[in-house]
Amino acid sequence: MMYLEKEVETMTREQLNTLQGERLQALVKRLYEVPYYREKFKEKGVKPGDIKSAEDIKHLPFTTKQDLRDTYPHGMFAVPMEDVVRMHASSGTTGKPVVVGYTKNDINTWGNLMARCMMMAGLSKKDIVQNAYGYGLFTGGLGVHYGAEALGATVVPMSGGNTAKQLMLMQDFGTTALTCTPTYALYMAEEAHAGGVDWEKIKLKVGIFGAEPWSNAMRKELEERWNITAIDIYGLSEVLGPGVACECQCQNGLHINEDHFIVEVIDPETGEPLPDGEKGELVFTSLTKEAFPVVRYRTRDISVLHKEQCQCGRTLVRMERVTGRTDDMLIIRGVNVFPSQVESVLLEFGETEPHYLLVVERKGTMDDLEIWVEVSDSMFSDKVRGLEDLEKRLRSRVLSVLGISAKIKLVEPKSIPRSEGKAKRIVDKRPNS
Ligand code: DLL
Repeated sequence: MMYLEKEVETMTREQLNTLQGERLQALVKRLYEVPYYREKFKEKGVKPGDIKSAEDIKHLPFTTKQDLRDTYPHGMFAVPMEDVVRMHASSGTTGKPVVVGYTKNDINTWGNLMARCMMMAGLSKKDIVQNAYGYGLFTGGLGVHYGAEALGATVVPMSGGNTAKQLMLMQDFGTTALTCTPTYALYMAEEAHAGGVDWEKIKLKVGIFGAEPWSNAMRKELEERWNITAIDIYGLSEVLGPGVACECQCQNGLHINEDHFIVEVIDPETGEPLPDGEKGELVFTSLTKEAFPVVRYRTRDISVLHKEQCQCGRTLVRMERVTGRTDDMLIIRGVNVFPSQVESVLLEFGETEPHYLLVVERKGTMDDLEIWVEVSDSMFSDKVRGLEDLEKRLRSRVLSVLGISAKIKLVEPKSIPRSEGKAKRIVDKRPNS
């Protein structure tokens, strides 16, 4: 097994606790000098002296997306603007984006953490990384780019889109690693299989996919279609960008880079911390970031933590794959549904394409869920009765697995829009949504 920084990646819990405690104390001391934070800490009645260990984090106030909106664009930056060398932003669904900044040191730390992740995924300086995450304000493109360079790999800065060219260069350059959203990886695979690539020339070994929820079933699908190992990478702009956590080759949860982040899982309703092994909302505190540190940032992402040592030898805590965000969760007649659960059902069912859309409407006082699913060419030209039968069987499968009755609408091949970045899975037509 290869590590970029073996010492930290395999630290004992005690060592890690000590390191986190020291870094947390230094962070709080530093933030107490920033007017925004001093005010917030005072409101909660905490002084730097109250933070003596990593456990004392529970005395600190939470930060929410609303706090970032209220201080748009740089009210929460902790250094003068002249020390900020880069800004990124995440596109909110409505209104102004969330804006984050990085100092020179932050950029180095980020590159280093991304290199660590790529090494976990099995890459080295010998790899040719085709980076199809979008370049720009989105953190995916540049985050992966700097990481690949820090690792010493060869990076092909494709950005998202231009699929024919992606496939051409993938063959000509002998790309060994593909980085993009799982949705785009699926779209590219579809185009590759539709003709246009000489599979002899495809040298891909690993895909590092993230930026949106995807199921384990989708992982298998991508691994088969590309003949690769598909690795899950997680992160968010507010906390860093990609590189907060990544799977190793054991593919058994994502290692969180705990020397730079303290992670907690809380009950999203009450805000109370939950014990390891329980499912809840991920909360991150960045320990080393200079320009835009975050204190107990509520991600709205749902996961579970496991502290046992991984087979790879790493002791860094593992988070289970994020199945969805609290704000992506649909409540259909009282039942909680995440798009990724529907995805698993469809893929395990195996008779449709893995392209789907959840359409929610209010009929009278009831919420109505329709699942649009694409079928293959051959299926679509099949007899109507065959399709009706498929609809019926899928409907009963969804009912038995998810516990909700949904209408299944089989749609023509290629009729659900493909995405080159993050997929849009939900069309919510309910009033006020
Ligand atoms: O998506 C950063 C990133 C880029 C991660 C490239 C991985 C690869 P944002 O645009 O701020 O940042 O979106 C962050 O995306 O809170 C999650 O809801 C979701 N997300 C990110 N990675 C995963 C993943 C980037 N592996 C939001 N699984 C997060 C599930 C993910 N959801």
